[in-house]
Amino acid sequence: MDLSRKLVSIIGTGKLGSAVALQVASREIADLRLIDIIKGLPQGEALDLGQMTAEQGADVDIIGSNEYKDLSGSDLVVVIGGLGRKPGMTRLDLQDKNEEIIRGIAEKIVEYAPKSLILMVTNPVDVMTYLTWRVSGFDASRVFGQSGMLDTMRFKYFISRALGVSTSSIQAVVIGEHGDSMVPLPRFSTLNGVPITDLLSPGQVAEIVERTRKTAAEVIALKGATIYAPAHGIARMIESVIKDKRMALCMTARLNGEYGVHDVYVDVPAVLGARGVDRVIELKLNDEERAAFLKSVDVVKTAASQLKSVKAS
Ligand code: LAC
Repeated sequence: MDLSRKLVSIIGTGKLGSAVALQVASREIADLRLIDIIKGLPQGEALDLGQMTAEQGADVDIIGSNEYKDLSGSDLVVVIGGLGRKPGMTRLDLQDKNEEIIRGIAEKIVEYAPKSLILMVTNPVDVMTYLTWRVSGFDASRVFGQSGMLDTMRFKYFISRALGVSTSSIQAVVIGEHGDSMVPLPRFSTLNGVPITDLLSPGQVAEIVERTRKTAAEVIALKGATIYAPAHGIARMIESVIKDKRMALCMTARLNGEYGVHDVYVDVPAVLGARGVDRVIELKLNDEERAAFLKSVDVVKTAASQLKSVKAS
């Protein structure tokens, strides 16, 4: 039995990357390697976080480095590097600039952590996850992205405020692009099993759906970046992998026939464990839901077809 602690590397230790590291360290999920190109930043974050854990009794090793070679031995690599949105930008606006960065990072992961799983965060995350899968040559189950974990968190938050109930009593589902065409699914989002469509008016549901789509841009316009919500979603996905919890959650995974869709990475419900994506869960969508999902898939496929370094089918 392997008693050694698992190793998670985080590439990109700015505000979001360090917030993820804080959650992973505080919850003693795994040892951490913090990798960034900015001299001193990951080393400072590692020291600061390590000293915090001393009081918490969380016994994890945290090392900061500017060298990709320190990815070596990673069980899971979380990719947050690259450019983030500025107010008024869409996630797809980042594609050209982030393609070269992510391609380079993927090549380093193959070189130094060839047995790892890869959790992509950098936007546009569906396309960047597809790019990383193609460049790495890893099995599709080992390359996945954070998208719906975050979108469902937001959907859940707005549902709870509309119903005046605890978020712990709510299940929420969002599929499709992690972007403006995302498809929150009210019919599959429930309060203790009761669909919210039985509890809220169509107008209330429409308002929550639209707010869920736009709230990341809203936060960016107000404070410059989204930090705590994505950090929590990423930490929950890391936990599901490292502890093999096999959580069923919405995430960017490769479709190869599921939902009648092939060769695309997009947000769907899936089971996430120690070997990555165990399986995609197919919801029985009605005609309206399916049309919205396929439209969103087309947005992602069109964006992927514009990648310069790989030829998307
Ligand atoms: C967001 C970024 C992570 O939705 O895409 O906050």
